[in-house]
Amino acid sequence: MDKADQIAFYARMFARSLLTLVVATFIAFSLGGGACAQPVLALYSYRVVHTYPHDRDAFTQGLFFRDGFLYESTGLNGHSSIRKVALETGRVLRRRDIDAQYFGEGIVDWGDRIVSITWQSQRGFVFDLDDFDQRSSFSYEGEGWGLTRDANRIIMSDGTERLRFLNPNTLQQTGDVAVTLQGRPLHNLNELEWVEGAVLANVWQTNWIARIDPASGAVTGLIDLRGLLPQSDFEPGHTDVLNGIAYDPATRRLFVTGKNWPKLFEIELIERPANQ
Ligand SMILES: [Ca+2]
Repeated sequence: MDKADQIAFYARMFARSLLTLVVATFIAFSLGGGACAQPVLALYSYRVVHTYPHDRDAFTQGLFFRDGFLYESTGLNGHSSIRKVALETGRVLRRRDIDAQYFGEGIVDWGDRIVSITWQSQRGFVFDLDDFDQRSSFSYEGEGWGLTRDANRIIMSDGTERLRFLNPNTLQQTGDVAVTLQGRPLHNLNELEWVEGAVLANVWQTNWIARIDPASGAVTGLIDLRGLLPQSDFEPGHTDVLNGIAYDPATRRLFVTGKNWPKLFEIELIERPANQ
C-alpha cells in the first residue's frame, strides 16, 4: 500500500467525519510502513479549563505534577534545567541547571527522587526531589526522549515507536512494547504521562497526543490539540511544538504546554464520535 493508498484508506474509514482529512493526514505523516489493520480509535477534542503562565524560554521536555507543584525539565545544550514551578504563577521555585554537554529530556518522580534522561548522551541522572542535589547517574542505549511511570515501572520513550520499561531502582530496562496505530508503528513518541491506566504521549512535531494501552502498545485514542495556543502567542522562530503533559490524579486535572510556550493549559477532553 503506497502513501496515496494509505491516505485514501483512512479517509474512507473516517468518511462521515469532519476529522477525515486531518486524521488521514496525521496517520500518513506519523506512521511507518507495514500492514494495515482495522481501526478502533477514540477521537478527542478539548476544552480549556484554566490558562496559566509558562516561561516562554522553557524548552519543555519533561513535565509532571506532584504535591501541588509542577516539575519541569528543559532541553537544548546550555539551556537544560530541572525546575519546580508554581502552577498558578509559573514562578520557578527551584532550579538546577544541567551541564552544557547534555541536552536535557524527560523527567519523572520516583519516591523522593527525580529521574532524568538526556537526548543523545546515553546518560541519565537521579536527583533529590527536595533540594535537587544529584544522587547518582546511569546509562542506557539509544536516545532518551520522555519519561513517566506507573506504580511499578518507569516508562521511557526514545523517539522510535517503542516504549521501554525500566526497573525504578536499578534503572535497567526490563522490557519494552511497540506502539502501533491501526496495526502500524507510531514513531516519534515524545513526552509521556501515565493517566488512569494508559500512557499519553506527545507525538513529536504534531499537535496530537496518542493514548496508548501499555500492555499491547495499541493506540486507543487520539487527542487533537490543534489551535490550543492562540496564534497571537506564537513568536516566530522561537515558539516550538506542543510538548509536556502532566496529570494530577487527586483532582483529575490534565495539564499541557509546549516548548517555549508562554502558557500552560488545564484541559478537559471531549470525545468526538467518528461519524460526526
Ligand atoms: Ca509528563
